[in-house]
Amino acid sequence: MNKKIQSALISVFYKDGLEPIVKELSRLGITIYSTGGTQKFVEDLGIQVVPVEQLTTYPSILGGRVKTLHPSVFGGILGRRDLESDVAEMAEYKIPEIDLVIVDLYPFEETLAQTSEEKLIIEKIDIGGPSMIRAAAKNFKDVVVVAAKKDYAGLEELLKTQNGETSMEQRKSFAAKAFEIVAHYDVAISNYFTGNNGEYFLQSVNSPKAMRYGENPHQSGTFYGNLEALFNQLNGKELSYNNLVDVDAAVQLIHEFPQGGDVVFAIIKHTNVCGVAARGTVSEAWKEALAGDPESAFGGVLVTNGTVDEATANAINEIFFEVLIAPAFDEAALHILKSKKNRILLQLKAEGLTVNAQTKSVLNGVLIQEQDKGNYTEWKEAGGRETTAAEKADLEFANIIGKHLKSNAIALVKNKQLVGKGAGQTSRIDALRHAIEKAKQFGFDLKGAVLASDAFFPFNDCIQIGHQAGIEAFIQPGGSIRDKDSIEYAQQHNLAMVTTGMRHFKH
Ligand code: 93A
Repeated sequence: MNKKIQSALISVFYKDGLEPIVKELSRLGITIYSTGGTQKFVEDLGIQVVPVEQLTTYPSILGGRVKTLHPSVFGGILGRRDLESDVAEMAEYKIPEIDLVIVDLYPFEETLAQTSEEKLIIEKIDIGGPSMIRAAAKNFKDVVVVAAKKDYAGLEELLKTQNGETSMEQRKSFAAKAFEIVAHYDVAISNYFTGNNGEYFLQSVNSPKAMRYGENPHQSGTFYGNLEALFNQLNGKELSYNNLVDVDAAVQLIHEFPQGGDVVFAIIKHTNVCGVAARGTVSEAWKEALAGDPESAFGGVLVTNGTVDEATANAINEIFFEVLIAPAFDEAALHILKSKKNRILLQLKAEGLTVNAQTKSVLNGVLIQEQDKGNYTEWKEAGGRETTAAEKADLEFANIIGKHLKSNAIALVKNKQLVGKGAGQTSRIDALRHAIEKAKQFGFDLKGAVLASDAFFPFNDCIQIGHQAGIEAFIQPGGSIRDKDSIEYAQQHNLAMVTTGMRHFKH
C-alpha cells in the first residue's frame, strides 16, 4: 500500500550528505524532528525543526546516552496506523506518528580503528540509533527507514519522484537493508568484546559442531554449516576435521564431471588428486585411478560420479581408505563396504552443494572469494600443429585435474588417466620433474601423454623437459610476457599447445 510521509525523525552522526534530503523534506512540507547536533545542522540551513526534547519532555541526559529513548519517540515509530487500539493509545498519550526515520549511527568501527581506549570505544556504542532503526524497520508497513548514508541517494530520488509517497515494497526493502546494517554493527561490537574472532557471530548464523580435534590432536576444531543437505552418511565414524577438508576437495572435483558423461573415479590425498580416471564403468575407472599411483592411494578419500557396484566394492575393499563418496551404492556393494564399521560411506545428494564462496583465515581477518568456476575462457591452438581429437579429450581432462591440484601443479594424463602429477611445489619445474618421476615409477610410457599446467610457463624449460619425456601436447593459461618462448618451442618441435586464458591457482 502506498503511504505518504508526513513526519520524519532525523538523528545522524555525520551530517554530510543530509542537506539535499532535508531540503526535499522541507519542500514537501514534512515535519522534521531532530536530536541536538542534527537539529542545529537543519536549522542552519534555514529549515524548521521540532527538537526531539519536545516529544520526550526530557533534555538529552547522561552525557547524551539518553536522547531518544522514550515512549513518545518509539510509540510514534512503532504504532500500527491500522490498529484501532494503537491509534487510540497514541491519541491518549499524545504521541505523534513518525513516518520516516533517518539515522547514521555512532561510528563504532571507525573509533576502534583510531583508539584502543576502552572508555572512548564504549561511548561509541550507539543504543538509541539502532533501537530507532529496528523499530522503524519492524513497522515497515507504515514507516520508511534509512539506516546509513549510502541509502540517502535512494531516499532523495524517491522523495523527488514520488512526492513523499512510498510503496510497501520500497519500505520493506529499506527495512531489509536496515536490519543488515544493525546486524553488521552488532557483530563489530561483539567482535570487540570477544577479541575479534567472530566466533559468536558464526555460532548465531550456523549450527556449530565440535570436532574431536582440529588438524592435529592438540588443536580444537569446530565445523559451522550443514552437511545433511549434502550427504546421507550410510556408514562409519564421525567425519574428522581432516576428513572434511579432503571430502571438500573430492566433492569439488567430482562436480566437474556431471553424471551421464564419463564415469570418473578419483582418489584424494591431503586435498590433492593422486589418482583419477574416466572410463565406461565404475570398476574400470577405479582400477585405472588406483593404477595411476597405488602408493599414495592408501588412506585416501575416494569419490565417484557413478553407482558403486558389487565388483567395485570388492576391488576397493582390498585397500584401506577413510571415506567413499558416491551418488549411489548397490545393495550388495553396501553390504561389502559396511564390513568395516569405521569406514565412512557418504551418499552425495545432487543439489546439496549450495555455498558459492570460499573462506580462509588470514592475520586478523578472513578472506572470502568466489569459487573457481569454469575451466577455460578460450581454446587457442598456439602450437606447431592442431591437437588431435584424442589429445583434446585428454587435455580437457588434464586441465580440470590441474585446477584441483595445489599450485604449482602439473598433471600428466594419458587416455583419461592421471599418470603423473606434481602438486604444491615451489617451482613449476619441480612439479613437472616430480610428475615425470611418478609416471616412470608406476611404469607409464609418457609417449602420447598430455600435460596441463595450472598457470603459465614463464620460460620454455617445462616444455623442453616434457618433450624430452615424450609428451607432445600441452595446455596452459598463457599470459606470460614470455609466452612466446614456449610457443616457439612448441612450433619448432611440432608440438600441440592450447592456451586457455584462465589461470587456476590453488594455494
Ligand atoms: O547515546 S545514544 O545511544 N542514546 C540515544 O538515545 C540516541 N539517540 C540517537 N545515541 C543516540 N542517538 C545517536 O545520536 C544517533 O544514532 C546519531 O548517531 C547521533 C545523533 O546525535 P546528534 O543529532 O546530537 O548529533
